Amino acid sequence: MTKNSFKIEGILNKALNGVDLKPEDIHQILSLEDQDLIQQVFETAQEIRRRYFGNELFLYGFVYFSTFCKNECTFCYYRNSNQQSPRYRKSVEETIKISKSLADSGVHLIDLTMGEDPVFYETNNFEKLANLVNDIKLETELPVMISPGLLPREEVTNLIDSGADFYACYQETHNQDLFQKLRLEQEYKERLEIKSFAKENGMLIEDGILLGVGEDIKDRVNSILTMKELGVHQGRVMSFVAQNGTPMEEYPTTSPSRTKELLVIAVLRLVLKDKLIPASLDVDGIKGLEKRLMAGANVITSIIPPRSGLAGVSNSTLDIEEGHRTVQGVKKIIKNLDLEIATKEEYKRWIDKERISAIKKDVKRSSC
Ligand code: SAM
Ligand code: MD0
Ligand code: SF4
Repeated sequence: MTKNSFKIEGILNKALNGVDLKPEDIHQILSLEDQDLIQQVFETAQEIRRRYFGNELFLYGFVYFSTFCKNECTFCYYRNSNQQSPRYRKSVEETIKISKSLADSGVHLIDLTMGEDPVFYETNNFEKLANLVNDIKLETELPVMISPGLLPREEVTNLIDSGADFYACYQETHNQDLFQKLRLEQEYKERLEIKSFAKENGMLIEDGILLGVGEDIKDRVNSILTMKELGVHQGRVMSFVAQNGTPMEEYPTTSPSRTKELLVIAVLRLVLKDKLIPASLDVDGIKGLEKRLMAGANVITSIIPPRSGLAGVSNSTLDIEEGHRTVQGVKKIIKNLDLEIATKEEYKRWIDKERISAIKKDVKRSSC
C-alpha cells in the first residue's frame, strides 16, 4: 500500500464512521488522479448513500417556464443580451399541463424555474408566481421546488404561504471575487442569505456550484464546506458548459475532466451524508447518468417531457425531443444498477422528516 492510498483509506474510514472531514481531507480526495483510489471513493459514497436511502432514487421534473431574464450572468445562455437563446414564456395553462404530464409520468417533485423575468422582477409583482405554485400543487399533488432567482424576502414568505417546498438558488462558487465575475448584478451575501431566510421560515433549500469557471481545488473545498454549514437539504455540482453568444463562449481552454465533477458529487455525499445530491441530465444527457449515480448521487434532475417546447439550462436541447430525459429513459439506465425509483410517498416522507427536524432544532434553540 502506498502512502497516498493509506491516507485515502484513513479519510474514507473517517467518513464511514461519521467523523467530519477536514478541509485537507477533502482537498486530498479532490486531487486524486489514481483510478483505483477514485473508485474507492465512489464505493464509499455509494455505501453512505445506501445507509440513508437504501437503493432508492428520487426524480425531479424540470419546468423552465420563462427563459426571459433581466440579468447578465456571464456563464448563462439566457443572459439578457444573448440574442441566440430560445426565449419563451409559457402560459399558466400550459405550465400546469406540462407539470401534470410530468407528475403522471412518475416524477417526485416539480421544479418551477425561470430567469429573473422582468414581468415579475421589474414590476415587483410576484403574485402570479405564488398563484402558479398553488395551482401546480393542487393539480399535481406533488412537492414543488422554485428556482426563480434572487427573490425579495417578502416574496419568499408569500411563496411559502402558497405551498412552495424547496427554494433552489445557486451561488455557483463560494469564492466571492469569482462570484462577482459570474453573477454580475448580484451580491454574494444577499444570494447566500436569502437561502438562510427561506430555511428559517420553513423551506427546504438547495445550493450548488459550477465546475470549470475559474475555481481551484481550494475553492471547491470551501464551497462544499460552506454548503454544509448553510445546512442545505440538497447540494449540487454541475460542470460548466460553454454557451454561444456569451462572454464565456470560449472559456476555458482546458476544462476540468468529468471525473472532477464525479469526485465532487462523491465528496458531497461523504460530507452531506443524508442530504439530496443531484445527478443532472442537463450536462451530459442520459449518457452521463450512470456515472453520476455511481459517484453517490440520489436525485435525477432535469427530466423534461418531449414536445413540450421546454428548454434545458446548460444544454438547451440535448436528449429532450428524443424522449431520453424522461422517466422511461431513466428507467432504462437504472435497471442494471441495483437501484430503483422511490414511491411518491417515500419522497414526501423524506421532506416531512427534514421539516420536522428543522422545527425540533428551532424549538431547542429557542428554549436554550
Ligand atoms: N434564474 C435563476 C437563477 O439564476 O437562480 C434560475 C435559473 S438556474 C436553473 C440556472 C442554473 O443553471 C445556474 O444557477 C447554474 O447552476 C446552471 N447553469 C446555467 N448556465 C450554465 C452553464 N453554462 N453550464 C452549466 N450550468 C449552468
Ligand atoms: C437541473 N437544469 O436540474 C436543471 C436546473 C434548477 N433548480 C435546476 C439547473 O439540472
Ligand atoms: Fe438569469 Fe439565472 Fe441565467 Fe443569471 S443564471 S442570467 S439570473 S437565468
